[in-house]
Amino acid sequence: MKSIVHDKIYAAKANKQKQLAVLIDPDTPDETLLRELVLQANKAKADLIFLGGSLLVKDALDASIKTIKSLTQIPVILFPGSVLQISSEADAILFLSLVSGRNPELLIGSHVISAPYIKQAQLETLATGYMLVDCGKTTTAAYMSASLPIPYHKPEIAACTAMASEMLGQKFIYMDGGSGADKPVSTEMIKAVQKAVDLPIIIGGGIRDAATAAKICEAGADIIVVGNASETNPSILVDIAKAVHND
Ligand code: 1GP
Repeated sequence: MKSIVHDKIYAAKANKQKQLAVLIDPDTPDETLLRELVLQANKAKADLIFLGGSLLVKDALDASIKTIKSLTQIPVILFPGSVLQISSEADAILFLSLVSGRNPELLIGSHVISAPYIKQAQLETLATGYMLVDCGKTTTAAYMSASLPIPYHKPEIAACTAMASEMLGQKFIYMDGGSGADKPVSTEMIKAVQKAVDLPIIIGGGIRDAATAAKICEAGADIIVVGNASETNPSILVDIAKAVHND
C-alpha cells in the first residue's frame, strides 16, 4: 500500500508545519477559473489539493484532474461525496468514515462497494474519521449524508468521536462545517479534539480569511481546507497560506 501523501502529512505534523489544502469542486463552472485556482495554489505554495463535492452534476472529475496535474506538482487528493468520485488520475483518496453520523452506508457500505475500484486504480487511501459539525445552516453535506451533524457547542462529543476513530485505526480526523458554512468549527472544539487524539486534524468549512485560518491553526488544526473563499477570490489563497505557514 502506498503511503506517500500519508507520510508527507505526518512529516509536516512532526515538524510542526501547518498545511493548506485547496478544495476544488470538479463542477467549477469554467476552465479559466479552474486554471486560475491552480495557479494561485502554486503561488501560495499550497500543500494539497482536495477535489470533490457532496453532489456533482457534471461528469468532469477525470478531466479536472488532468487539467490540474498539467499545471502543478501539488498532490491531488479525492474528497469523495459518493462512490462515483473515484479516479486513477489522483494521487490519493480520503477514505472517509462519517463517524459523526449513524448512517451505515457512510460508515461501511460505500467502502465495501468502492474498495475494489480503489484497489484497481492503485490509489493511496487515507483512512479518515470524518465529522460534520453544525455550523449554522443545513449544508449539502449534512443533507446528502442523511446524518445529524455534531452540535456546535458540544466539543466533548467531537472529542469522544475522535478518540473512537483513533482507536478504530483511522489515521486522520476531518472536522467539517460543510461548504459555505456560516462560521467555522469552534476553536473550543478543535482544542478538545487536539487534546484527545494524536492524529493530524483537518479543519474545513467557512474559512474565508487569513486571521481565521491562523486562529484555527493555533487551536490545533494541522491542515486548513479552503474551498468557497478561493472560488470567489482565488488570490486570497496567498494570504491564507502565509497565515497557515507562518511566513
Ligand atoms: C467543505 O471543508 C470544505 O467540505 C471547505 O469548505 O467551501 O466553506 O471553504 P468551504
